Amino acid sequence: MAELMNGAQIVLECLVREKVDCFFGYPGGVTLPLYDALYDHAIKHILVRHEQNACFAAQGYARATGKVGVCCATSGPGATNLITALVDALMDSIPVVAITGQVSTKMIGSDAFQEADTFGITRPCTKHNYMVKNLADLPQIIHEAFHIAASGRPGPVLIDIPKDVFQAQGHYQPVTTIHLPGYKINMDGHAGQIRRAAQMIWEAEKPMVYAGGGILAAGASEDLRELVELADIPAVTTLMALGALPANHPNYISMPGMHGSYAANMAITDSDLLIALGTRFDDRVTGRLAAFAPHARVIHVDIDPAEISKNRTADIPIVGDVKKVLEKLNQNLRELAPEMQATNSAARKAWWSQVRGWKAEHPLEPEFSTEEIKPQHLMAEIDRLSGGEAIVASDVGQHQMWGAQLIRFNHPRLWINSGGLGSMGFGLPAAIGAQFARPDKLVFALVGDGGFQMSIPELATIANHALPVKIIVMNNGYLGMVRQWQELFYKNRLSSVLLEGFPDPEKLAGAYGFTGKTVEKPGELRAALEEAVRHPGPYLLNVRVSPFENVYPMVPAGGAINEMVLAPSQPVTA
Ligand SMILES: Cc1ncc(C[n+]2csc(CCOP(=O)(O)OP(=O)(O)O)c2C)c(N)n1
Repeated sequence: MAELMNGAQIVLECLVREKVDCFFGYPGGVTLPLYDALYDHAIKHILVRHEQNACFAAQGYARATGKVGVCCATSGPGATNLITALVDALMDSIPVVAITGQVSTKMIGSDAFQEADTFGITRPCTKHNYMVKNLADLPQIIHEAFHIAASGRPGPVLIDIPKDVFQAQGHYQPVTTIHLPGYKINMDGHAGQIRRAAQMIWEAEKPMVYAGGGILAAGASEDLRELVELADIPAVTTLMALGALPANHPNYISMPGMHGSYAANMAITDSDLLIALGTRFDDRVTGRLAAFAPHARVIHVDIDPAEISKNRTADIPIVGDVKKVLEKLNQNLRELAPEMQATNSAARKAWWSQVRGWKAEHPLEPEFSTEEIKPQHLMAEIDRLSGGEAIVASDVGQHQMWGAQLIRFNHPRLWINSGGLGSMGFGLPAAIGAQFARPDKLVFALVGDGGFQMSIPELATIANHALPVKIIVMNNGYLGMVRQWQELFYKNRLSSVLLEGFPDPEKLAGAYGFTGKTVEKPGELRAALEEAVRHPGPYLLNVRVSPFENVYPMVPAGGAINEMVLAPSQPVTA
């Protein structure tokens, strides 16, 4: 007979069986039984300083590894504090399991202390959610939650557990099968469609690969590389997929979209075949949809049928796991190569010289000044120190866009950022999660002075665990991205974007017991960054950069992606 346990112990047993080695959370009244069970349990619980950051850290863990990240919060305010980060995980398809406490079953609906309808509130914020009413259901639900979070199109799953379920006594019953009648995942993709896609690829004169975060989720980077090499196709990767192809791969162009490169946007616009892989035609990539790749036929591969033809009609829709589909597509391309490879060799050659021409015409290059540190200079130095190998967890704003443009990644899961929701306050806690997941890695938290101030409480978490995260604040003294839009589209009427009163970094980090410094001279930047990286523990480096720099290229909202503003001197129309 299995050992008698309470619900809280059963939760932990389930986590152990799901191979969870650490999770992030914040306790409260109804989760007391869980935290009591944790008291002498081997599983590591990381006490953060705000529930939102528990979920962001869980995301950082998940994004750095591909494993499910786990977070925990108490009922009421604890649970509602998770909301932003849950939606963030949903938008970026990140596997997270969130466990929340709930008031006891007999109190539900009575407006009990710290009662909130977590199940109702989180329904649209999660891939799936549960409320556990009986102890006997607990193991089944938890294992199902992990399965749902990680399978198909990944996403956050929330389990709301009332206090009396945590306290009830029972046994852990191993769960051997997960049978979810309404949850079918089509992994393989339609063989006939894949064959047609391969033919279309060989027939195309100007093919482009447009790869998104689904490549990372499916672990399909190698297959992507094989595809672009086999058929010698230029490729762009979205903000969510930087590193899906190594940045120095000869077929890699760069990031497309609102702040994408000239070459990426021009090549998409001119292409005659767009091979969209694990990507969702997000408005920040497409700009004005009607003008996006207007001459291209579209092959769209996605595990989520809801994405196919949602924004752009697919000529060849393929619902399936992008890794499995690419394996078959590559096999088909190889089979067809002897008869088709030469079909358009002259046109393909011309296409490549055109794409290379665009790249050479307007490369993404850092700017330097001898007077002030340019933001791009900072990114170039981080790039140099990283050598394509460090994890960079970014916050949201101008620094994120410059980081995405100028820091190069040789592998997937190194660039960690909030893409779909664009949540300020993401970068620092995500770096914490990533550093727990990858203690072997150099981890930068790249943050703006605005987003950093949303995350300051987590300096305590970093200090408590002596996490060697290198916090790099790109400090322009403004809510830079909003200031940029006010300058360009609101006649430079700068309204509530000046961030006065940034705390002294030396004193701030010092208050938490670690090192902080400011650098403002371009000539001192490299040494300052090197010192931060060399330093064995956490480090806060406040980098004062030029306040009024704007991110270019820029596609004004509603514009076509080939209508980029390339430089400050060019007029911008909204
Ligand atoms: C939680 C949240 N609130 C507001 C915004 C809107 N927003 C987008 S970028 C930005 C400015 C960010 O400023 P900062 O952190 O200093 O970074 P910078 O743009 O200067 O690099 C703001 C306010 C947001 N994305 N997230």
